[in-house]
Amino acid sequence: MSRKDEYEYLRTTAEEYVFRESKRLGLSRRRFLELSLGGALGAFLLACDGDDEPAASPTPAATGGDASFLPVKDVPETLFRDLRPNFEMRWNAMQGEGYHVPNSKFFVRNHTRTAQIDAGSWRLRVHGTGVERELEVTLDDLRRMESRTVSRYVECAGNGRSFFETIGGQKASGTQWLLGGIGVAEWRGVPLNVVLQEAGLKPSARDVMPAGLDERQVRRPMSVEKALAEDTLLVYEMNGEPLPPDHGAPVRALVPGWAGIANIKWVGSVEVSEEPLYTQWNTETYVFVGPTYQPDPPSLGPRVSSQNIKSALELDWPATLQPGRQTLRGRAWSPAAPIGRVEYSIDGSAYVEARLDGGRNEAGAWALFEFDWDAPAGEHDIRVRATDTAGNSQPDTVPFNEQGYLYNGVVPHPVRVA
Ligand SMILES: Nc1nc2c(c(=O)[nH]1)N[C@H]1C(S)=C(S)[C@@H](COP(=O)(O)O)O[C@H]1N2
Ligand SMILES: [Mo]
Repeated sequence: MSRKDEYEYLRTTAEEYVFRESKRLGLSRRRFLELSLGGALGAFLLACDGDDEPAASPTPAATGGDASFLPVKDVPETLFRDLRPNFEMRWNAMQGEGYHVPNSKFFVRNHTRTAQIDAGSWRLRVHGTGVERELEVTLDDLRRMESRTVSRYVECAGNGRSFFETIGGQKASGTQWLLGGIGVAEWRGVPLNVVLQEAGLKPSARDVMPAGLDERQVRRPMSVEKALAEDTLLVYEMNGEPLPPDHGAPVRALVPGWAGIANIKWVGSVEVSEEPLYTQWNTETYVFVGPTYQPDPPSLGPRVSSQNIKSALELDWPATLQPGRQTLRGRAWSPAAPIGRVEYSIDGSAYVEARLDGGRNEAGAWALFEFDWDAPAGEHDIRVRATDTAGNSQPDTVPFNEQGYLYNGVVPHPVRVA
């Protein structure tokens, strides 16, 4: 395991954090852990302000329909479910689309509201103990640097959260996503690596943290190893267009495979540190809390790391179909490896293998699949289950966690044929 892996990075960082903080406070490691679990060290543990992801997602009632929480782009009912300030992609909107989700259909997940930033006066500041010199670059400077184009998904760690209640029987806090908190786009930008070298990355550097220019200044650290990965980018183009405001204009981070929150939008600065960086986004939120999880100091529970394998049908939820023979399509994705196979089951019958379309299929993006169904009139449910070439598969059930992260169980998709 390397620190390029999110789980390994967070684990080793936690150990070091406990060591350093207990030393700083003149406590034994054990006493520090006792106090932190009792909540007495909360102030020290939260390196930054702000509330957590679930609480930060006001219901439509709480925002009173406040238009300032709406994205800048159009979010028609036909394409999105309104979970403001978040907007979920409707999967039936992907019927007939190619490999990428068009910008007009891409889900929006904002902790507050879309920041509107003037690209002309925008600067990126690279700073911290881990670089030889502070660097300031304009958008034109970035555009002149070596660029790279990759197809990758961004997926919210809460994608699928509503199934904890509707399938598991226990409601998790936070935005009640079905499965539309994901999208694959073609992203173009400068490898973060290139910018870090420009600032004189020190061999002693260990953590890298992009910070957003939105109200909450959302930020979350990553390891230097991940920052140096060839597909970790500072993105300025999405599907061949300038990055749209709702997706982080003028520049966002792309951190493939890691939890959605790592893909910081409206990046204004990147801190490079010789010391581990900690934020509430890896101690209080984006952690697993629930009956099957133990506290994992200094976090309230094991930290959410990489996204996991999932699949979805390109159908509305619930779907209505005409009776008769037809082809149903969907997409499956895994951060770990290409998709190996997808199976489907109708009304609980034995699983049958679906066809992969033979097109693009890479780790960190998705594969398209399809199967034929002679649909009889009535109420049905269809389950799809993906397995990647590393052997990861979707489970039947997922243990509950209070904040509702990473639900990747097989779900019965309700279908009415009439
Ligand atoms: N600055 C900033 N970056 C952010 C967020 C945010 O609220 N502010 N939300 C994060 C979360 S939780 C997710 S899932 C992705 C969503 O990206 P999208 O809105 O482009 O789909 O952006 C991440 N980057
Ligand atoms: Mo997210």
